[in-house]
Amino acid sequence: MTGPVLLTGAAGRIGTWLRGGLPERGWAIRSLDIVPVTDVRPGEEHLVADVTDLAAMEDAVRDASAVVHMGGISSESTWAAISHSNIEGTYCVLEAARRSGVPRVVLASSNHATGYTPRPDSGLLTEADAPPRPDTYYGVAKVTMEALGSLYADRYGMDVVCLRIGSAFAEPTTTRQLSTWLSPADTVSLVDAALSAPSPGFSVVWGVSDNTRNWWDLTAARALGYEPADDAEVYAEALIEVHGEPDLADPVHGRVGGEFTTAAFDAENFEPPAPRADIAPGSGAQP
Ligand code: 15L
Repeated sequence: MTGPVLLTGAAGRIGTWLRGGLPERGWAIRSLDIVPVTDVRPGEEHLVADVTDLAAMEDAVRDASAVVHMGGISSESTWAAISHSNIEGTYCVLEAARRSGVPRVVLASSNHATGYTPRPDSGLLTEADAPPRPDTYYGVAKVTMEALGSLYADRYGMDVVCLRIGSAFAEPTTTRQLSTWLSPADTVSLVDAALSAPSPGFSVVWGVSDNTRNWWDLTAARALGYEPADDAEVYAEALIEVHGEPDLADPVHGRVGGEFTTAAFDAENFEPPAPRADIAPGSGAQP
């Protein structure tokens, strides 16, 4: 197929990098987001739609050669919000692609799909050694994303590449990110590889830069054709001066999901408090 690549989450941080970088690598982009993209590029198609609207997604994927799904909530939130935007949204993207015969979908999974996985004592952690072990509702949605991708690949023969993205930011801002950073340029390279690899079938790969302190095995990503160019180590001296050397016994550095595995991400910090049955609304009683 020769149609454009439908890019969801196009107005977001990663979407904006991809809208800049993928056309330079020969990909025509059809952008989609729930909010308008304000700086539409020459030649870029542009749609405003909700990824959880299956009919709208069917229209959006028509004639596309592939979908890159970056849409959804990008961190922890309430169960209601995550299950709607991130689980229902991923289902709609895959189902719309299937109905329209789009052969390939690239999904923004996350390290948080396996966040409670401990750092190995030695060597690099492969994807096979990091099965689903979510650290948050957000991570549960990424596990579900990978499961839906597996289903659509096995049942319908679609190519589905899940990118377990590390920390995709302009530059690393914490000492954990000296290991987990995925630079903007490497994000473009990784998605380009996921779109270009011949017949990847169902694939789950880590998404990090060529960081000196990386501990996630990039063999599978490189097999797709990914060639990372950046290394967070250039930021190490400045970050360590402020935050100190990483303590590997600290869960932030000793587990894949870092901070997301700590009490700061317990549900009560995200969910509204449940109404108490013993206090009548409007009674003025204090809990
Ligand atoms: C992610 O998946 C999130 O989208 C991002 O906000 C960061 O938390 C990142 O992971 C990370 O682990 O640093």
